[in-house]
Amino acid sequence: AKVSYEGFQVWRLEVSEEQKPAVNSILEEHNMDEWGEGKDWIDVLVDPKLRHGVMTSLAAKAIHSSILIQDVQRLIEQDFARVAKKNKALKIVFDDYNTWEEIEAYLAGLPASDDRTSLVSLGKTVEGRDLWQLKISVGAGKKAVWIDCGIHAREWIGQATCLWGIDFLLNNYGSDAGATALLDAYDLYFLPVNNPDGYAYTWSDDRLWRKNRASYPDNVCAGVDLNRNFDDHFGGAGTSGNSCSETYRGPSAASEPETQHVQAAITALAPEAAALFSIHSYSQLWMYPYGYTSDLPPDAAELDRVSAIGVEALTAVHGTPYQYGPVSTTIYPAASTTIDYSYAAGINYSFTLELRDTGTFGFLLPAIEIVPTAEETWAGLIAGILAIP
Ligand code: VAL
Repeated sequence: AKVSYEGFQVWRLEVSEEQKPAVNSILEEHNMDEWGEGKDWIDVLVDPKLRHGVMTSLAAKAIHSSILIQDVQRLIEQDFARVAKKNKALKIVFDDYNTWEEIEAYLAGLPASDDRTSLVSLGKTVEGRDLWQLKISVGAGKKAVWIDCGIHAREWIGQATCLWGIDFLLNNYGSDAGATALLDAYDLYFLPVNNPDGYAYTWSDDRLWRKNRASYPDNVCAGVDLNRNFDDHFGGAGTSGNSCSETYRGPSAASEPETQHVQAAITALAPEAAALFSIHSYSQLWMYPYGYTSDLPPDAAELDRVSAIGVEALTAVHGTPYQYGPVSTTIYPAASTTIDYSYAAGINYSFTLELRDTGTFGFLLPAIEIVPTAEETWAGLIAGILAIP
């Protein structure tokens, strides 16, 4: 049976920077699932069993909160009910969410039907799925751009935005100015489902699963947060040693096969890679290193310049506001992430985006928002990449 979120709500806590340490310790003490964070707010999933205790603790600290999502289970059921009705038999669609099997079948079929594409497995996951990487290239001798989506399983708009982008570039090269300029200048390396075990698990068992599916005999809970497992400042800020935490870093740096394969591929591509984008949701943010420290990286001014160009092009499409800046001060400190690793590996233009929305639906973004989200994100990505000298 699927995990039920009956009675669960998402709350937005109004928290100043000064109050954050106290609030974070309340959330950690109850092992609560933080959904998002901004300068003066934290979104958190509230278990009905904890509601009273959490309310009391927050009231004692004079923290104001409001309900962002009234009925989490209802949103989850609406999504699954709609998808079940489609009965699409392994047919990929770009305006709705797709299962792992549908995505894998689509990727596997592409190289035979389109000679601009090639597919490799970077290696196997904990449960033996392939980390498929799709390369799009219209000619030899180009620099590379890496785009990965879905390292956090439940952030479904990410995987959907990667897939939409693949379809968009293949169908519009030669007709759309942006798609053409991008592929004339760069080979694109897509990892559309960066955490396949987790993604399959969000469909089969638990829609809100974030981590991979590792299980260690000594651990109480399953899963490692792959975006805290990279071999860069391992064990640093914003990582947890508690296996039941959503930000559990794992037993050691790059302990997870998924991390090992992705690190090896990033390192191998780094000499020819102009940029790397790691796509998440939600909060509408465009960020650059570092996550592990609030110190600025050597390229901060240049990364800020490219971010501004990307965000301006993104917002121009549907008016969606974005903020930009370094990870640690724009969302929260987070060590051992993909982009701190890729930046250290020499990919100077390393970015991570948090796509729509700002909490109205959070991870449960309705399918109707997939196409507009992908349109604006790709306008931003293309403008940002083309701004790289
Ligand atoms: N929000 C992401 C995470 O929690 C990144 C961007 C820090 O892993």
